[in-house]
Parts: sequence; C-alpha cells; structure tokens
Amino acid sequence: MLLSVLALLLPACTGNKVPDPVEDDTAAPLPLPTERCGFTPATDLDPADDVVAIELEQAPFQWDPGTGTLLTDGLAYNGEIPGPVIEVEVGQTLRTDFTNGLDYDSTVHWHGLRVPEEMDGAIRMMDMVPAGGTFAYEFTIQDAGFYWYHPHMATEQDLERGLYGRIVARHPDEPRVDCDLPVVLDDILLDEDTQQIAPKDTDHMQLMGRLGNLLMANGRSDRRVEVKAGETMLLRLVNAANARYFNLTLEGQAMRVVASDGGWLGEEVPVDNLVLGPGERAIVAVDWTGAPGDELRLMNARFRLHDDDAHMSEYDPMGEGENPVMTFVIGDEAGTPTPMTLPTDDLPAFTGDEPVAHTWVLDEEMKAGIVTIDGYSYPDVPPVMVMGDMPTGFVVQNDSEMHHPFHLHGNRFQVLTVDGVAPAVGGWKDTIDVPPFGTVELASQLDNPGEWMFHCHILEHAELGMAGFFMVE
Ligand SMILES: [Cu+2]
Repeated sequence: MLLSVLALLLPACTGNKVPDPVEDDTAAPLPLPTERCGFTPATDLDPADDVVAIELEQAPFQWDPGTGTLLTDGLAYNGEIPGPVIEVEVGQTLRTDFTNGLDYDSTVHWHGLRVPEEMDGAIRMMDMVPAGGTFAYEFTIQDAGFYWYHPHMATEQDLERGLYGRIVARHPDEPRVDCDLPVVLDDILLDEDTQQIAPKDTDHMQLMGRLGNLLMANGRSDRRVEVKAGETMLLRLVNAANARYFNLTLEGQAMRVVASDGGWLGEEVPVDNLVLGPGERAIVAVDWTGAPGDELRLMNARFRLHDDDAHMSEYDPMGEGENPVMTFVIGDEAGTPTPMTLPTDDLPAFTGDEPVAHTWVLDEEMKAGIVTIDGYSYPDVPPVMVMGDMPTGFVVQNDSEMHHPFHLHGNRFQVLTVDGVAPAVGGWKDTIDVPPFGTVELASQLDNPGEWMFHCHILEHAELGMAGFFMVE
C-alpha cells in the first residue's frame, strides 16, 4: 500500500506502468479469445412486446482484468464485468428486479435516461436498497441512445471495483449494423506488489482524481474484437473511469461521431480524436479498412486534468504517451458498409436567448482539500430552485485549475458554448467537460419535474462534496 502511494507521488518519468502478472496458485488466468464484433443483450423475461424485464443482482465477484491475477475484491452485476447489456426501444417499459447482494446500502442510477425521480437511484430522492434487499425499478424509455447504469452510493469505490453496465436504447429509425459494439472504457489502479485493487486514496489523491495504471475495455486490458474490412461498426463508448479523461484515436481508421450522450445527431461529425470525460458517451461510426490479419488498436493519449501552467507536476501512472485500450483484428471475410441515415426528430432547437436560471460556480481549494459548487460542499447545500417545462439557460463556471465533468440528473441539455465557442459535436448531453477557468453555457427544456442531483463526475470529487441538488417545479 505504502509503495503504491509513493509510486504515485513520483514524477512522471517511468512511462507506462502496466503491471507484470504475478504468479498466484489461486488465480486461473486465461487469455481472452478474440470475439466477433457485436453483443448479446440481457434476457428479456417478459413476453409482452412493450415490456423488457430483467433481473439484476450486484454481488462480490472475482475477475481477471487482463493481468492474469484475479481481483479478489471485485464487484459485478449478474457475475459479469461490465454488467449485462440492457437493450430496449423507445416507448418500452423497462422493469429491473434489482437485488443488492452487498453488505451495505446501494442503488442503481440510470445515467442519462430521463426517469421519474423515485427511480433515479440518487441518494436524496429515494430510499436506498438495504444490504440483501430488493427493489423493482420501472420506467418508460423516452430517449434513444447509449446510456449506462451504476450505483449512486459508495460510487467511487464500487465503480472502481467493476459495478457498471450498458444500456442500448433503440430509436425505430436508427441505423442497424451487425458490428454494434457497446464498450465501457475504464482504468483501474492496481497495487503494484499485490496486483489487487489499490486501497482508497488519501484526501490529496482524491483531490487530484484517481488515475489508474491499467486501461480496460469492457473489464479487460487485453480485449480483441474481430471486424470485417468494409463493414460499418457502431462503436458505443462510455467513460466509466473515476477520473480519467479518455482521448481516443483508432489506428488507421476514420471516425465519425453520430451520437452524443443523449442520442443521435442529425449529421455525421468526422473527428481526428475523441475526448470523453468521466460519464460522457458517444457513438462512433467506422467503415473498416485493412487486410485480413491486420491489428488496429483503439489508442488513448494522455489528457491532462489540470491547467498546464497551474499544475506541471500532475502525474499519470499510464505515462505521458499513448496506450492501447483494445485491439481490432480484420477477419478473413469482407463486409459491406451501412449508410448512416440518422434520426433527426429529437434534436434541440434552442436559440441561445433562453433566460439563465442559474450559474453554477465550480471551485477547489487544494490546501484545504475542499471542492465546492457555489461555495458549498455536499450535503450542506441549499437547493437550486428552477421553473420547469420551459426553455431555460444555465451557466457552469469553473474557477479552478482542473477539468470537471459536470453531470445533471433527470433533465438533458444542449451545450450552446464552451468558452464562447459552439461545440463541434452537438446533440443532447447530460455530462459536459468544464475546462480549467472556463465557462459553459447550457440550455434545457427542463421537462422532467422533480428533485435532481448535479455533481462533478470525477467520482472522488463527488465523494468530497462537489455536488448539489436542484428542484424543477
Ligand atoms: Cu471535479
């Protein structure tokens, strides 16, 4: 433990610190076979067409993240990391019979989906599900796109240990491809001696954000997926890391963003690289090129959480360079491209003149170990009161030297500007990076009344109190 903490405090001179496997008689390391691109959804237990019913049980689980050592204090939904893919269509009812198999209270939060407040799984809004208890989450799917679920109690520990799952919410007119791949991006901090999940950090490390030393795609560092040259892949990406921003490129391939957090864009947006802060999602279309046997990697480049001038000493255990997240292998069979005809019926129409209901001010005091929104640290915060069901502006102002991914529960929004400039990728969002000393302007219809949380999605910051709640009336 001491060693790992010390190692994190050393200057960034050691490069990629992916640990070596450790000999362990109790572990049963198996190399991961190459999988065909695609996914198998969770079994729908209800025969009715308009209902998808699943069972979800969270419990301790041992898993090999790709190092060859079983992590003895992992957690999983239904014994899988990530948990099962929930596939639903807009208009269907999703019923989840949830069992909390942990020895402490927990919830399920449906990140990004507009659900009734009593189904949101955030602490203020509902009774927690006690250890060993059950709860039936039930709501209608309103929003097409790529979402995810995770606990909203002990969040920074539970997500590090593997508790997260994917939600593919289908639009009736969305493009359908064989190679539809929902991927949870994550990093995990392993103790370099034991190869187990490193203990919870000191307050100082919590302020800096817990950056891991192993990058994973769907719970493994060694994931390999076979694709066909010529076929179109829809790569659905969610960043489930505690603090890491992923900055992604795909070797030799052109990427087009076709959906953001809250669903499909009206257009394809070509990008050279894709930055996703914790909690953010995107769907990327790729028409694969290459020869059979080619191996093409999804690469992650270093993203500095702090303003360069302010914090030159920021340390990333993955080093300063690029690191692979997963590998795609071009198979022997050829595929054909799928035209991207994108649904457009759901897109925002804000003018930028919406009256600003509130300005959130994010700040931190490194020496005092405090992170705040509007000068308050959760839970000692007054509510923000706003009128609902009308076009409403918000401003998020970052007075600190660090990036903060700002997440709103319950109501989606459009980003009008980041530091005065309209973003390259539009569409509905629920989580947005607010750069150091930067300002973001948002607009929302606020069509989901209730009491909702807002917080930084660097999970250590949320734990330290960078959170609050707003009442939509
Ligand atoms: Cu933060």
